[in-house]
Amino acid sequence: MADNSLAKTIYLKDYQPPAFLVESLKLHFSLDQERTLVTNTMQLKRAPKVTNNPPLRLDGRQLELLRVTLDGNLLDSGRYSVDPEGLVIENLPTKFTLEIVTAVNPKSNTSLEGLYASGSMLCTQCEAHGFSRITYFLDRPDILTCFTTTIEAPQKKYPVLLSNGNLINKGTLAGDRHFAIWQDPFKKPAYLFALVAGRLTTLEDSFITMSGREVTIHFHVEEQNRDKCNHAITALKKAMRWDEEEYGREYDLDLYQVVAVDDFNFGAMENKGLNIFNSKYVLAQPESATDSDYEAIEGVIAHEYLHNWTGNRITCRDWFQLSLKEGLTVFRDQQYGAQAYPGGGRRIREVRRLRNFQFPEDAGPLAHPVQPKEYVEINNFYTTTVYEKGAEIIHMLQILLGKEGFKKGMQIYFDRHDGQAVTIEDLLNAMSDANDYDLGQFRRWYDQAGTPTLAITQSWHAQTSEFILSIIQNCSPTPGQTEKQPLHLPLAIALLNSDGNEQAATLAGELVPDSPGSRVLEIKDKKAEFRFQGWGCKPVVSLLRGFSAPVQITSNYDKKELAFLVAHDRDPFSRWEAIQKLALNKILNLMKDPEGSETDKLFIETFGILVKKKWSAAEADGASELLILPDEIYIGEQLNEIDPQAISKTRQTLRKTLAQRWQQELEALYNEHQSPAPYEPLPAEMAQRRLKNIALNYLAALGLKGPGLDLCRQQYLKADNLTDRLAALSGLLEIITAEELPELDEFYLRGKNNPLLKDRWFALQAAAQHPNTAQRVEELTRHPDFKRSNPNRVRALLGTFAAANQSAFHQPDGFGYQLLSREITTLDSSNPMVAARLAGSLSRWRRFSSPFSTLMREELEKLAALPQRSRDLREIIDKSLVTSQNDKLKKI
Ligand code: 0A1
Ligand code: ZN
Repeated sequence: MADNSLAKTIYLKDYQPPAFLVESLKLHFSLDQERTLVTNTMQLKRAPKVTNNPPLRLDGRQLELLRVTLDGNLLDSGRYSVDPEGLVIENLPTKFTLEIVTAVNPKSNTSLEGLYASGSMLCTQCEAHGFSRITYFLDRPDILTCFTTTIEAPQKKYPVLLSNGNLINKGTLAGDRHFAIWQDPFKKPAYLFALVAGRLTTLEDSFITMSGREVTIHFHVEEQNRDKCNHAITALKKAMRWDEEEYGREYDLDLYQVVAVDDFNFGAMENKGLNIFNSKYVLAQPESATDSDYEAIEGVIAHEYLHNWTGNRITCRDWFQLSLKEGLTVFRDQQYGAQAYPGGGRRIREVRRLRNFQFPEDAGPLAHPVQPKEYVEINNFYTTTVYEKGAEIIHMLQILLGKEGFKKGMQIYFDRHDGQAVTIEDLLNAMSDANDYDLGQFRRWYDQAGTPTLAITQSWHAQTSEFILSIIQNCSPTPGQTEKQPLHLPLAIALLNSDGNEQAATLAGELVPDSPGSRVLEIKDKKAEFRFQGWGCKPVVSLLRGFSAPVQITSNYDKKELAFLVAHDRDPFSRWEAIQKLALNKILNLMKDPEGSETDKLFIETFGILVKKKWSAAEADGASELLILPDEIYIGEQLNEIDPQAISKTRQTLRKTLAQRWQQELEALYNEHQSPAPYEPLPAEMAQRRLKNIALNYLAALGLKGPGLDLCRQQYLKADNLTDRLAALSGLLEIITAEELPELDEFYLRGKNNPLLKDRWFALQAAAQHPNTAQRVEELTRHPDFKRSNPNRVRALLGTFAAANQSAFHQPDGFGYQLLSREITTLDSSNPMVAARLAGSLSRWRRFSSPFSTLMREELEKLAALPQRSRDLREIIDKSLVTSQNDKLKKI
């Protein structure tokens, strides 16, 4: 059932500290698929600063209330009031014990929040407000308490009973039942509570911490997945060591548990000592996980582990502080990833993700500051802005303060706030105090939405041997924010001389020349000018090295300078950016001139040099990114009006042109980087596979007449891993229709007993660059394996279709939009979080050309008119349709 409660807006400015504190909490669960009884015994007290006698309001939703006892006395129903959002009791003493008994039905809970069933298991998801679907409680992150949890259940059905902390007792009970008692010695907010029960097999390992303590590691998975956990376990131990070495952070409990579940709304959850993972981010075998999956598993395992200090030991005061734990933890997992996967491609892929998802979000109707100031449904704010832009803000802090200064700040943050629920302000204060550095202006990054643009004008003055960079920063209006203040940001640059070497970038008036290599220019004002002296001829500037700030850059480069940077820039990001700019320029010119008089060969020739180059294994990762044309979404962002069909067609045409022009060289590249068998997911081998498969992808663009068909067929046959098999299949799908492809049926059979592989079968077809993909997706929504109750399956088919296949989704007759909106309508009544997320794909209708924009809006209007809508969906749809002041302003 959709949660249809009133959509009221919650504001940061209304934050009030809690009037009651919870001194301890005992939970008792009597588990049953359809009727679980929860007894919650809380010791409460009035907060010390509260002088009046306020009512106690406990949060609770969709609960069947059975009994309330105050200090041992049963309360009759006149002593309290219940509404759809909670329970209120007045006239309470300063200190008291409440016992509340409720019942819930996990099996009918399709929202996957609170206590729910996944297959034969029972499990929980409490962030952000799932706990209030389990029992009445002060469900807010600034209420921290010690949890003791007793779980009682039928032994056969639920042999494994888990919760947070340490197992302090277990035993059998009458009637084939058993129990386990878990105690978490650390105070925690309710959103970090977890419970799991089921028939699970346990893999055990251990880790010796830096102080010599032994931590037991348990991975609990279904029996058939026993052999798929090695990679994740190894990754966990690496992350544990890394946090000790990098930040001096040691794990605190004696047990670290991970459970894999098939039905999960997000990637994973950092519950204290008992992480619950979407199985996609734990289970890996060469036959069922791609190289990217291996990398993602390592990333998510690290992310959840690193939360133990940034999120759990130090948590958020309220949900407006979400980026305090998420931005910081994404930054930390990226830092971890940078050393685990040192090829230059990783940072580029982070930037690509940011540009393809976060930049559009920041330029659309759902744009919000990294610290939102208001929300209707907090689940709608687990966004790429809060996570990834939040991580970029921390990255900028590290650049501005220097690595050591940043570490000092983190140390102060850990020392000051361990055990507390704090704010973004507290983190910035720790950084500022540690370095005696004013972050007043920098804080605007958390308050202002929108991606700033730096317009950089380069000028060369031969008479004075000066090279000048004049910079103007700007940020377009976003909903509710028409005026933007200038931001404080680090712009990392280098100046290259005509040999391609970096030379000291000495600023006018500087006595000691800056050492050669990158230097950071601090930008604070709307306008800035930097004058570099002592140059015999005009240098070539390498801008925004390492993507030092989440901004867009425009600059007056000569195309030859960009080609020069592609050849010489040592910084992997700037070099990639240079070829992206050349490619983008070529694509935009082709779009303006579809008849084909655009003959500029510079990009085509530069691409050829890269294809012909002998790349070492160490260079292969960065090289593969250099060969990928700008993503369609990013191309769209550069245009006043997005015509998704024209973009897709032009990009495809250029891909084909490149493949024709460099066919032999691409074949040579393909052959040169064949991966050794047997498969191993090692970074250097992954990079070579990526490079080889990019070559294959170009060759597939040549269609039936090119070598792609044979190469893909051969590769499919001999592949000993999913990466190669999928690359071959997607090439085949571009050349031949799905119906005529025996390989696709063979692949389906491989996934018969593996839901993650079956997801791939759906996703592959939804991603196909083929004219009838939209029809195919529609047919697949009627496939018996298309289970709407499983978010991974929904994301595989509909998420891929709507968010990752522009040409298929944006049909000129609106077929794709209608299909999506029908599915959203159905899903909203079972899983509002998943429905609301899919609806995001329609939100940016204003940016599209006709007829796309009108057709998208029509579907949004249909969704707006639904009689029953979840709070989640309502917020997304209403914001997408609202006529804001911004509409009158020029489209960005
Ligand atoms: N905190 C988790 C992400 C997460 C958020 C919400 C969820 O359910 C509503 C589940 C997971 C993380 O950052 O990994
Ligand atoms: Zn997180």
